Amino acid sequence: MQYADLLIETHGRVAVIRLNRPKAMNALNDNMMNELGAALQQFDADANIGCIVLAGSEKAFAAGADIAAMANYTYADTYPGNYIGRNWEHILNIRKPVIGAVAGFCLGGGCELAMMCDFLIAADSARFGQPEIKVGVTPGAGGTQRLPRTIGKAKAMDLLLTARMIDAAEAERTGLVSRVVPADKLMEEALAAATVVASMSVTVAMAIKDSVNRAFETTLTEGVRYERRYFHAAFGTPAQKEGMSAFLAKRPANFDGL
Ligand code: CO8
Repeated sequence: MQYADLLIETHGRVAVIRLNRPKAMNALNDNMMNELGAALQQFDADANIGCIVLAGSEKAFAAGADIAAMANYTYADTYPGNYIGRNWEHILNIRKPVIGAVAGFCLGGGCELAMMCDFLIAADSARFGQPEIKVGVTPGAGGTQRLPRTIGKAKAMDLLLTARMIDAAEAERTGLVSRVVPADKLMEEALAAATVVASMSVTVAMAIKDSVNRAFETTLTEGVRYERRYFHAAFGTPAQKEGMSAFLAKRPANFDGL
């Protein structure tokens, strides 16, 4: 499939989707979000893919929703018209792991999209922020919800109310990103991490992802109960037989296709 606003590559069992509107700092517009949903769904359904990397460019992961496209929207466009929002959350239905690889600006809707990835690897050039207040709107895709759950209320309020950006080191300290790497190594490191994930059982990876996400939606007791069901169910999978017999035989496990 051809995409106007995305670049797509595959490396073995890893798919790489790059946001690609270089003239607008990868500002997220309707077409790009439609394409992103389609590409994610395509790779989620592809048995040859075990992990997806979502990246932008060296300058910007994404500098937010496209301000030029929405500047003249009215309430009728946004609420009943649903012009912005209807195609923003396809990523939340992707069952395979999605790693965000962030360099440069990751702002507003870009930061919200990044927070919908399973974990983030940041270049040391990355800058994160929720500057919507500066353009007279609130965040609309989880900035006021996922950010405080991720970095705590004080930091989240600071970013949301002052519109200040944090650098990659502060993002790592606050738990927004899992690792920071030199900018020129970002894609190499993201691919290496994704290749490790893709070498595991996709069935088990999906179960872990689903179980971790459940932690944000339920009580601890219910979450542990949910996890226990997956743990028990794992004993019905070929991955458990392969993983445990490989360990006992002192050989590497081969989860290909499991
Ligand atoms: N939308 C549209 N165009 C943009 C955006 C954007 N968000 N960000 C940058 N651009 C464009 C600029 O207009 C400029 O275009 P041109 O060359 O044609 O003038 C080009 O990208 C380069 O940008 P700058 O010249 O401004 O580059 P600088 O290096 O000086 O600054 C910044 C880079 C700091 C990233 C600056 O461009 C900036 O502040 N951008 C806007 C950031 C922002 O406010 N983001 C939040 C937008 S609102 C939002 O995201 C709401 C999300 C809600 C989602 C809800 C879904 C349901």
